[in-house]
Amino acid sequence: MPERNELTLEHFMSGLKRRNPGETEFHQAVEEVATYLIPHIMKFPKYHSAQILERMTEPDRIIIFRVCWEDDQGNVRVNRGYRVQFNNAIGPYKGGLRFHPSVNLSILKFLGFEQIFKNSLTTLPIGAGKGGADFNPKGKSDAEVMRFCQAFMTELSKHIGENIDVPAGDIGVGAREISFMFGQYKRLKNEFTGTLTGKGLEFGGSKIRKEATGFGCIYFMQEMLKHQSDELQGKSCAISGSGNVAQYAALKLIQLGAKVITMSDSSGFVHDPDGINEEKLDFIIDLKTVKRQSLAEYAKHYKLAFHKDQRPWSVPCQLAFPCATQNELNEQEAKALLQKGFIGVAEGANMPTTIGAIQAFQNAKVLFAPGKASNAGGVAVSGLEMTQNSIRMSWSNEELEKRLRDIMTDIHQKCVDHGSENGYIDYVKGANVAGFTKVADAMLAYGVM
Ligand code: NDP
Ligand code: 2IT
Repeated sequence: MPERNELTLEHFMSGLKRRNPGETEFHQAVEEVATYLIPHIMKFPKYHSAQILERMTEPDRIIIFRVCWEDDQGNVRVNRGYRVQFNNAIGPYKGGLRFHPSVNLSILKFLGFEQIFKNSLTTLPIGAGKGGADFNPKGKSDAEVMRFCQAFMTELSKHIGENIDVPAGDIGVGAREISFMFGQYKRLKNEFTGTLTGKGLEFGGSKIRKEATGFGCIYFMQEMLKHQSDELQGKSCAISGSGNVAQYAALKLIQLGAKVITMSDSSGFVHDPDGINEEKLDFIIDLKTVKRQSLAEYAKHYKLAFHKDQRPWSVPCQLAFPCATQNELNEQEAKALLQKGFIGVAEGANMPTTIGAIQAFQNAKVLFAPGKASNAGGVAVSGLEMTQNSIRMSWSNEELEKRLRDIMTDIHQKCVDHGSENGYIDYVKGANVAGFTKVADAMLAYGVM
């Protein structure tokens, strides 16, 4: 191999930005990873000479397609569908589908890239992908969502399969959408295989999958606290979001004796100083997943203030769990959180914290868990769903909860092993370095491709 010049973050990022112009979320996700990986790669000439980071930041392939469907009035609607098959070095492409009007290539590439490291951290044999569409499920009837999902799957089905690429849910894609898409896949292919995860329990879904991301995130926080001889019991917690991840993060916090004082959605946040209990959370779950209404209705029902168009980070708390979307916690908000008594953050969402905010938390030496570690429970149970489908078995709640717990504990330990520096654990470094090695070594073993 020829000698290569020293790799610098600046040089690497300027090349990446030139090749991927305007993809700001993708740049951000890569920069966060490259900041830690470049010094690591420079210590191992085998990675550097094989151009491993350049290869890892280039998706294997990107599929973009037209999705045409008819609304209830008979109007023809056109959306854009995507699947970014990022890396299958250690298993079939695996990652969620997002349906949201903001979906674009930059967002899906950042999500697919992060998925490489997250999926590797789970220790399961799953590669990385992400997809979705700029379709907005809000305000659509079930029949419209069904027609959209069927049209979307008609094209996507040509590119996925249980050993090729196994999509799942993400923002705007829950049990209803997965069911429509699985039904259409089964019809088109005339086969019953585990090509999607997050399925209904009647047709190959795994127990605990619905709860897995939120529960896993809280287990991760529990491990971080335990590591510094602390516990969740009695802690005041701010959650953002009120979708799948936020709901089950809230439930686990309540079960473990913590106090959930905020939740939010795209219309604003509620502050419930008495704490959201299980009964109130049931109301929220019904409101968001069945009635599909704004959280303002929760505030109205329980006579609480609703902070329209605001995020919850101004509310004093000890622990914060951003569980809605990317870049929803900025540096100014981090500084507001960092007042007396603040202990730490575990990301339930993907990249919810900006780079400036991460630095603010780390400078203050509070706990900070990046999503690729703390939200890996969802994809981990998806991986277990794939295993159950392939052996045509379904494991019990207890079995799956135990596996989920063990995986989150193991990811925490890997972060400690790779991220400890002068008594502070840099979980971002730990997750990036620990997630990298398995994928990089597999890619090296395959030779140049
Ligand atoms: P849901 O669609 O179930 O919920 C999303 C929540 O975030 C809703 O409360 C939604 O509000 C809010 N939200 C979405 N977009 C925005 C926005 N642009 N601004 C403000 N609020 C917004 O999605 P999930 O709970 O599944 O996903 C949440 C996050 O967790 C995402 O970052 C996702 O990538 C990540 N994640 C999800 C996993 C999973 O298994 N589902 C696994 C790992 C990570 P509203 O209801 O008003 O739209
Ligand atoms: O971001 C994620 O890890 C997910 N949306 C879940 C992916 C999956 O395949 O379960």
